[in-house]
Amino acid sequence: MRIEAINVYSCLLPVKGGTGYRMASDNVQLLDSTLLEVVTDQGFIGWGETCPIGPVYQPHHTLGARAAIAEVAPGLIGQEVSSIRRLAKVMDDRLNGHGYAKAAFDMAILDLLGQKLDVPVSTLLGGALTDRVPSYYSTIVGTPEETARIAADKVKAGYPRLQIKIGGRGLEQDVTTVHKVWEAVGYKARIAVDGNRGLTVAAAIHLDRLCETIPFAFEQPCNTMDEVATLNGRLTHPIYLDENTEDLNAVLRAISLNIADGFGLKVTRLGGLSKMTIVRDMCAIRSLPHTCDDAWGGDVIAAACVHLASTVEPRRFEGAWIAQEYIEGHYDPENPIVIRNGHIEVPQRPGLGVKPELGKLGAPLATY
Ligand code: 0XW
Ligand code: MG
Repeated sequence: MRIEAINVYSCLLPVKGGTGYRMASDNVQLLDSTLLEVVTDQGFIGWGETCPIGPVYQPHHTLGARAAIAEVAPGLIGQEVSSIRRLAKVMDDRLNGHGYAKAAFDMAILDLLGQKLDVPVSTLLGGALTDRVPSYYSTIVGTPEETARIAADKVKAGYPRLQIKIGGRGLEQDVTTVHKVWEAVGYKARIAVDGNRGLTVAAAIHLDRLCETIPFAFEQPCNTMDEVATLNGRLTHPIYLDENTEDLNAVLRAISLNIADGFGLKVTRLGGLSKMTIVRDMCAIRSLPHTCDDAWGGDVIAAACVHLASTVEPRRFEGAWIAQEYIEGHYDPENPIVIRNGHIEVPQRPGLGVKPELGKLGAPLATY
């Protein structure tokens, strides 16, 4: 089976509700996702997606993804799809780095292989351990009262885990938020407190002390891995890295330096599902918990996260975050990826199991 054509689409995914998705590092209102349609000579069509959450969250952005796709795509035309490792080399020979753009191709090729072999993508990733994965609810930076109210509601809705956003404001607000959420929720859900790189080392140490008796994972408190490394041995809470895990080497470095107790992982940031299986297995060696997320995106990215999530040992799995709670509708209304009772069913159809409705995407931005 050979690649005959590649179409690139834009799909606007606005944040619903009007206030935006507010993190310490940025407040985003509208995300412009990039979808890839990979057409083969055998009539199979594979889909991939990459959708950075704005240009500030991590060193990725929409136009960067599209420029990288323009470098890579012409080299894939005419290529046989059976060896994803060889296709990865074809991409690397045309462009150094830019894993978040190559990730969309990796997803689309796995979608194609799954359809051709008549198996879901989870099978190609090593095999599912479950047919339903837990998700988690991520709040935005808000007042302590409002955040606690949302936290309690989401626990009632069935979420087994909450991620509470803090940072980019005074310490008192952050500390009060964590206490109020704990009072509202207690042991009913596991809690992560996500600073999204917004705290100084000093503020992280203060927050840790002032919330000492509350069990939570402290996610990406400071900007760089070096800052986070200085917290080693000085905190009572476990530290999870998210934004700093920019590639496989960053994960390997964090594990070997013993500076991370777990990870918030993004499929596209790490270069795609194939690369994520390596990270999954590195984490398994050290019994490290992690999520399977992406920064934003629609049903294709959501399906990718869920397939991978189903292959992670459940006792170490921290949940699959998808953007559904913050976006309106689905571009695959027939087989959407949905959260029910805080959990997501793993698609059993061949490939990723989702197909964007072309009418929702408009004309291609580019065709190769
Ligand atoms: C909760 N997320 C997975 C969604 C947004 O991209 C932010 C991110 C995080 O954990 O930082
Ligand atoms: Mg995070």
